[in-house]
Amino acid sequence: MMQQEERPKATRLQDYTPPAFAIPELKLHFELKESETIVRSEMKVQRRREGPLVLNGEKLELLTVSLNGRRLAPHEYECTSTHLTVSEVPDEVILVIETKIDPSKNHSGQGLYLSGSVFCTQMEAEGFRNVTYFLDRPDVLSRYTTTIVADKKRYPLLLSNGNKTEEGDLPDGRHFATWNDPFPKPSYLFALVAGDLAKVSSSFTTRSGREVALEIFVNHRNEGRCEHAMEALKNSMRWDEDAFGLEYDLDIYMIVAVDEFNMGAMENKGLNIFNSKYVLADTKSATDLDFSRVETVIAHEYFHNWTGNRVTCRDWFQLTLKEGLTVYRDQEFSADRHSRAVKRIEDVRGLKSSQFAEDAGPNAHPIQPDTYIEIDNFYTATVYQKGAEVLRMIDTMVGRDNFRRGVKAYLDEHDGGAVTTEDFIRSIEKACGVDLTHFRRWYHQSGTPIVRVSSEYDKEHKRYSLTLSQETGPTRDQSEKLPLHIPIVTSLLGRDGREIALRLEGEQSEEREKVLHLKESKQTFIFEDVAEEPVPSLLRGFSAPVKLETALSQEDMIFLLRHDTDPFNRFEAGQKLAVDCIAKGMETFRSGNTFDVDEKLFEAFGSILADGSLDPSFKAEALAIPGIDIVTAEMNPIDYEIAHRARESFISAIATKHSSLLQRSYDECCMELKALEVLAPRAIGFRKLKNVLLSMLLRAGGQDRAVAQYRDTTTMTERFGALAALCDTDSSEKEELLGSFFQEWQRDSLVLDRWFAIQARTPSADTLARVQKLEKLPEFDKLNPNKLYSLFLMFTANYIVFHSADGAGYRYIADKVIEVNGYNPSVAARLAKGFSQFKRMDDARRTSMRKELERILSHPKLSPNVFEIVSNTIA
Ligand code: HT7
Ligand code: ZN
Repeated sequence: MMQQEERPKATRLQDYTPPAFAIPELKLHFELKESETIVRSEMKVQRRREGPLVLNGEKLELLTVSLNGRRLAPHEYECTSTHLTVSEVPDEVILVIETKIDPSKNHSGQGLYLSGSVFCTQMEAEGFRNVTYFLDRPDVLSRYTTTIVADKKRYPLLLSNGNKTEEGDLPDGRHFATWNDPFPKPSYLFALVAGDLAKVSSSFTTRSGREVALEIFVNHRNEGRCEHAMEALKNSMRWDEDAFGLEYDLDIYMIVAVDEFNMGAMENKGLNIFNSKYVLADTKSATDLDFSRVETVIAHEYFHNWTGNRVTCRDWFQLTLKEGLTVYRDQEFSADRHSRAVKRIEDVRGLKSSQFAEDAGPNAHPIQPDTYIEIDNFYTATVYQKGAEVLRMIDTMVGRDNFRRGVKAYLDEHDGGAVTTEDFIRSIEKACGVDLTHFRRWYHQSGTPIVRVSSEYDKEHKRYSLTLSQETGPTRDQSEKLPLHIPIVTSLLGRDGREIALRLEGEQSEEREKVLHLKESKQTFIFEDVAEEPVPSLLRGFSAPVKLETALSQEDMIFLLRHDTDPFNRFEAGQKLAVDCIAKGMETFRSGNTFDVDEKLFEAFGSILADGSLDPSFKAEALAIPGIDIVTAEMNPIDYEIAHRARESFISAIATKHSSLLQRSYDECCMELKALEVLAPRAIGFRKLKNVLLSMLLRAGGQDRAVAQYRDTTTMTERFGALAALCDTDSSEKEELLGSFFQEWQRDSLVLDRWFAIQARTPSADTLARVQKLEKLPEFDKLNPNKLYSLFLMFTANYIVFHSADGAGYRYIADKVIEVNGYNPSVAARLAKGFSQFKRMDDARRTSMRKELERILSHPKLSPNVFEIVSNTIA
């Protein structure tokens, strides 16, 4: 294992100091060659404080350093593997540095690299230091002028940020282009692309009448798959003007899709670089979910132009300032465009399965962490999703319009700045007239609070009291927790299902829905003039990222499932009923008994199934049975096998009981779909419902139906839905269909990713052997992060096989972590997070996991990325 002194050093928020130098102007010159690229950087450097000039730079070959035209001798600077230090620097100087890099050997997805035959960049968070020596930190903002020189045949397209100011031919078949970005920006927003790509063009007229050219660049065969992305971009531009009064600021907005990309996309100023899976979509090859994700990611990156680019982060501890806010904005965009209720259900489902799990595991951290080893590891569900929830709570407390005005005021106040979450909160306090003193704790405290509820009805005085208490358990990073300010949106429902007028003791106003501000460890809220004992509908719309524990009876939960006027809570009641029933099933299995589903629960699910007035998309959500992660969220130690058995029995029981209703509903979906346009919102809803129904029907022997759905459909949503559902069964046709799907799509890398993924997540005994076979296929390119995620990461989410008792799953993934660590540490660290349930496994599994974690830690060339994740896990 690594010795103490070899451990990578942590960066701490408390050590932040402003930069000693500013670099207001930067001229970059790239002579691009695959294995030998020369970068010339000309910086205007201005002193702000005493001290040497210490520039970041890693994996660079330093060629020359000059100050004001004078080449420095080696003794005039010091160059280490991470820094270049020049001690004697005048207060204002032109510094020129030449470096050499080898993009062909860079498979880290960071810095300048080749995706296929396209040069592209990923600078966030600290990739610029792999290109040249610089103050690679977000609070150093510069005006960039970038000249790119490359072979004209192989790289006809030369792109960078801003506007193209010059281009022309050069000797030896080369050409050049110069780009100028008028907006000062930090190095993480720099981008460069060179390659041979097809261009899809359109334009957008801003509300002030400016014409903006919109250009999407993709591989030549993919021009026909960009329409949806282009529409999404225009819708995002329009929405930001309408919702926040924010207009785009350059004359051109470019998006480049590349196949090799570690994350979803990158918001580089005026030149977004995207993972192609978030750009390309047509109904033949993409599912409805793919369409929706394309729209979300396009919107997200566009919204960063203001929240992130025009106003950026002072340091990386402030990451949620731009990411939480931009996620909040993309969620609002989708909610305004589609069903707000369904969007909320989808977002909360994601939050609970990824962020709640993170907060309960070895990598728990607040949305604003105060220490990290590798910032790449902090692009997390906590910083993004919980960060957005924290803002949503402010929105709930101050009102949506008021909050949107507050965000605009923050942007106006800090335009062109690199700021902190504290600056943001202050702007909101001022603009929205709210005191967030107590609320700030959400930024600094990790863990998911549990809110417990008890109630009492005083019939004589018609008073109903709700006692709410909160507790946040210790997390790996923090043992002591303080009470948070938690807004609990509440209604009280009468037995007729209607919302009762609410009047809190000592207050005059009467509302149907009220925000209860829980700030202490325990508080009682007393409602007056309550004529009958109500059923409380609490945490409506999931108004805070907490776990709610009510003492409601099964009858009350069924009442909420049928009658709650808040769609989120209606959905949530169904989920809780299912989780409780599955938990009971686990108990009965443990005691050797057979598992029965309550008749009332059957009826309740039947009533949702039969309700023709429900939006099909909502119905699909309400009928989808909670996943294993949700079912086991509170289990310690986790027994995935028994949870899986109980969940399967629960679904089979419902499917058998309601088989004719399920079949009828399925046939209705097919009928409805015949009459609808393929991309109409209701058609999307019916396809989602159809797939949920199909996977239930399969439990009651509906294999022919699944095979027919696979064969007869024209949409990928239905075809893939059928294939995925069949994959989870022992169907005799499964292999044949997997084979024919491969034959049809083997040349489409994005479609194949999905094909790999469904096989990796199949809970059957032969899955590990299958995955080992799949990784040997020529179509499985291990340098492509999408492939690594679709096979290996998906396998870690295969709770049954990854956690198999013989430890083979752990051994296999540990091998992969070590292998991928050698060329892409960022992706390797993500794979290593697969071990995060270490502490909650039984003794035998913990022992085999520990062996593998220690094996990873003892690897001689372990990256800081993997070290941080694995050492937290095992600590
Ligand atoms: N802001 C972008 C972050 C990102 C990134 C971070 C680390 C390593 C690779 C990366 N690619 C993109 C993405 C976003 O939130 O918009
Ligand atoms: Zn983002």
